[in-house]
This record gives sequence, structure tokens and C-alpha cells, in this order.
Amino acid sequence: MNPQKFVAANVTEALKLVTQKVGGDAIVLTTRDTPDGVEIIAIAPGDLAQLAQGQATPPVATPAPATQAPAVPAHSMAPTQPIAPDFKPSTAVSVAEMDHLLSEFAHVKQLLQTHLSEKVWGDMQSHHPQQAEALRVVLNAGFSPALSAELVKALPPAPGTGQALRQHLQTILEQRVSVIDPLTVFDAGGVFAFIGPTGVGKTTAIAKIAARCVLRYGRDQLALLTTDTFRIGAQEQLNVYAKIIGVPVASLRDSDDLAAKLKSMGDRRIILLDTAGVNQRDARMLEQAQMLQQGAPALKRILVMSSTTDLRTQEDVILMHQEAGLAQQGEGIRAAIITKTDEAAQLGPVLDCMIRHRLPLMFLANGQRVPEDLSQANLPYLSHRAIHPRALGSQMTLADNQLPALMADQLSQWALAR
Ligand SMILES: Nc1nc2c(ncn2[C@@H]2O[C@H](COP(=O)(O)OP(=O)(O)OP(=O)(O)O)[C@@H](O)[C@H]2O)c(=O)[nH]1
Ligand SMILES: [Mg+2]
Repeated sequence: MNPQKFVAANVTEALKLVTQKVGGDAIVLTTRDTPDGVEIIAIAPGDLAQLAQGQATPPVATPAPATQAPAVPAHSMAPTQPIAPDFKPSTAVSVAEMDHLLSEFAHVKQLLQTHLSEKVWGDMQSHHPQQAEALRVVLNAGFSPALSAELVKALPPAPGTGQALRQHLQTILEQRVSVIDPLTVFDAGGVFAFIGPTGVGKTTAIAKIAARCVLRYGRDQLALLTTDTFRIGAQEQLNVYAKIIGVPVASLRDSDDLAAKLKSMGDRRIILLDTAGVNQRDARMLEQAQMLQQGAPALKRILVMSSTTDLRTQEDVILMHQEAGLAQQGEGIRAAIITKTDEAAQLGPVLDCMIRHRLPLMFLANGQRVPEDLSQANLPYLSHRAIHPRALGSQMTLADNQLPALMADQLSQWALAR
């Protein structure tokens, strides 16, 4: 049930009503004087927890009209007016009032968390300075607060400082990234769709991989397809690569066309399918996913991720593509490719997303040259780069007093777990 409003001649009587209707453990949200008497809004603790999780459906329920309350032990709040038996019936709390209450609660929770996390951070700096330094390193390397907390927790009790500490963090990172051998992906054959947002390097990655596939499987075992038909020059880009490599390329209109082309290419072991880069929140992304799944139900999806994308955008891209795949009842993301490692000032955000979403890393692209700038995942290199981001001056570095707010959730959880 949602918050309920009680009005009585004074606080004591209003609290009696609260105890009767909501229970002895009711939480009083507000009290105020109104022309009709003292008004109290209260809620049961379980209902508050549900509300906080967004499960309640406003507007709130109206409790049964209050009747004269029997005498109950006086509440700790002192009455502000003489006890009088003429209680007003309680009324419903409006949606606006409830929104206001919930936002006040969120604010109080945030204040408490910040206060607590400042204390935990202070304790950590004095009693566990090496862990505090580790937290500074990973947050400044662009990792999310959640993964930063996990990495620091995974450290040995005395990880040291400086390079020794960084080496420990690198080792933990290496263990957390999952890698997939390209041979296990391509040797089995099939249709591989390269998906991802605009400009991340899908077409370039396909050209680099196609050149490698030709060497391993032969020219006659490979073909290229593209859904990128509406942008001027997009087909041209793939056509040029296909011509250099010496493999056929075809554009796709719709799912029937895809199914028909796959049938006619049935003798080829590997089909690399380039997709049009689309904003992950654009309806065309879902349409494209649907078209691919209908035309090629056994399609394997390879997500191309640029290491220059920021953490939140990267997260959004992964969530939206995973959702699109599930909506089509297709398989999840088979493998991921990280591109533009040569440009990125930090690799923390892209690795963070790969780790948290357990995406298997297949290739790294570290430049524009086709086919040279592609290599298999080299974890020691990646984790070294991640823990040693490009130094860009103190303006780009998190100050110590910014850390508690950033880590408020994690630090207050640590405090509670102790
Ligand atoms: N520095 C650098 N540039 C890259 C890398 N991979 C691709 N690029 C460049 O990024 C730009 C976009 O590459 P594309 O392969 O066209 O990207 P795409 O994902 O196919 O783009 P859309 O089809 O428009 O969505 C080009 O200028 C590429 O040369 C890389 O690893 N490093
Ligand atoms: Mg492209």
C-alpha cells in the first residue's frame, strides 16, 4: 500500500490513527499543521521499500475513514494541542505529493551515503592507504565505480604502491577479460554480421579480417555482403576492398534478398556481412537486427567497439544491441572487436564494458591501414595500457575530495559489510 494521510486534532491522536491503520512500525514521512488539524503522512516500511524500487502505482490508496481511536500508549512525540476525539477522515495522497516525498527521500539517502562514504574514504586513506591509491588509479583510468570497487577488492592484502601496485591491478584485469580465438570463431564457418554504431570501424575491420580469411581458407571460400545501401559512397568503400582482396561483394535489400543471396553462395564457407552503422537508439537499428535474423537465422553477431567511445555510451550500445538480439531470439554477441586503440587516451572504459558484459574479445584494431593494423587480443598490452592512461595534466585527474561522491554507493556498501 502507498503512503496514507491522517488528520486529527493533535499529533498524539494523529499518531494513534497511524498506529491503528498502518501499524506500530509505521514510518512517518511528514507532519504539518493544517486548518483542519495536524496532518501526518505515513507508510509501512515494506511499502516504502517497494516504492523506492518503483513498484507502487500512484495515486495512493485511501485508507478507510478513521474512527475514534481507543486510548493507546502515548507516542514519543509530545502533543501540541489538547487531545480531542473529533478525528477527520483521512484522505488520499496526491501523485504530486508522493513524487515530492520520494524525491526528498532520494535526497536524504544521497546525503547520508555521501556522508558515510566520506568517512569510509577517510578511514581507507589512513588505515589502508594502498587500497586508497589503487582506487585512485583505476578511477582515473576511466573504470566505472562498480568495477573499480571489484578490482580493488581483488587485490592481495598488501599490494604495495606505485609500479608494484599497478602490476597487481594489471594482473587482475588480465584475468577478468575473456578472449576468444578467431580460429574457433571462423573455422566453423557461417554468416558473421559486424554490428555497432556509426564510424567505429566495422567496414575497415571486415576488410582486414577478409584479407586474413583469404590467406587461411582461400578466395573461393569467402564472400562479402552489405546492408549499407542508403548512404552515398558506403558500398563503394566495401567494393574497393573486395576488389583488392579478390572476393565477391553484394548489397542486400531485405531479409528475402539476404536469404536468396546466402542460398546462391552456399558453397562459400565464410560470409562477412557489413551493416550500416546506426545510432543504437534509432528504430532502424531494430529493423536491421530483425532483417538480419529473418534472412539468416544462424547469423553470428560480432560487435565492433571503438575504444574512443565514452563509458556510458559504450554501455548503452551494448545494452541496446543485446536487447535487439534477444528480441529476435538470435544468439547473443559471439565476439567483440576493439578498434582505434591507437587513438584512445584511455582503454579503461572499453575494457570495463567488455568485462562487465562478459564479451569475448577477438581482435584489436590499432590503426587505419588495411590489412596490417589488426592483431589478436594481447592482454598484457591491453591491461598495461589501461592502467597507464595517457597523462593529460591535473585538470583531467580526479581530486581526492571528488572520490567519495563518485564512489558513494560502493563505499557505503563496504562500510555496511564490515
Ligand atoms: N585510428 C584508427 N582509425 C580507424 C581504425 N579503424 C577504423 N578507423 C577509421 O575510422 C573511420 C571509420 O571507419 P569505417 O570502417 O568506415 O567505420 P564504420 O563502422 O564502417 O562506419 P559506418 O559504416 O559509417 O558506420 C575511417 O576513417 C577508418 O579509417 C583504427 O583502428 N584506428
Ligand atoms: Mg561502414
